[in-house]
Amino acid sequence: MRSVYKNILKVKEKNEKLLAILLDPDKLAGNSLTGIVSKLHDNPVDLIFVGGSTVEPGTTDSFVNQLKQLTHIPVVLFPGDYTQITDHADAILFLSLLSGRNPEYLIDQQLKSVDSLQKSSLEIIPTGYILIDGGKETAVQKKSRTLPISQEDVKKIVQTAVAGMYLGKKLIYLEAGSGAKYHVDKKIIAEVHKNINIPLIVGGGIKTQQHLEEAYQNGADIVVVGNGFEEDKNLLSQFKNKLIRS
Ligand code: 1GP
Repeated sequence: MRSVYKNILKVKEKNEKLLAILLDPDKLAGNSLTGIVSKLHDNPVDLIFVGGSTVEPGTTDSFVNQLKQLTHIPVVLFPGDYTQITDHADAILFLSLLSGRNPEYLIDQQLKSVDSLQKSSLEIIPTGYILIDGGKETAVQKKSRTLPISQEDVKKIVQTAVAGMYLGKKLIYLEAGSGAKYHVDKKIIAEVHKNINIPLIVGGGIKTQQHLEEAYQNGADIVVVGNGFEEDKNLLSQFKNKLIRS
């Protein structure tokens, strides 16, 4: 087993938690990457996710290449489509949008990515991606032309996560969408956590320590923060991670 997923499992076994920061290469264009990375190094960031629903082709490759020269934090691709694949990263969340009914994001994008993945040395981590209504139409929803599952429909969310696990996914990602108005409710996180035995990622609309703590306490193994960090590069210093992550 390669090291990124192995480490996630190790941390989960110890009942500790991981923080992932999502960097969108398009949104960060024009910002100093050195400055961004130094903010990440000042804080207990465990993983850097790189991706976005729409990123100009070629941008991710040079962004990740630069990033890898500045940090030893593992870089994990979280691609909006197959054009965002680059061998400069350490691993890729090989996503299948299980909440949607659009074959393009269930299997077609995955087929399109095979050529580059076969040539790469990326660690491939099969991930069941579940879009949950975050109170506004998010970029994932628009791009994938799929509907999120309502936060009221806890049963369907749990069943989707369990079906993903039965299909062999190694991670389940509960996504309220970048910039969501409402993050994934703690009851949903707790129910999904109770029903799966693979690590759980939660993201979308998480901007405060209370949100972060709530997600961890209810069973998230990895919490992803994107917008919150983009808007306020000092946000992480407000997260007293050491206290809440173990
Ligand atoms: C989006 O889950 C991530 O794919 C992070 O969301 O940008 O709202 O933090 P935010």
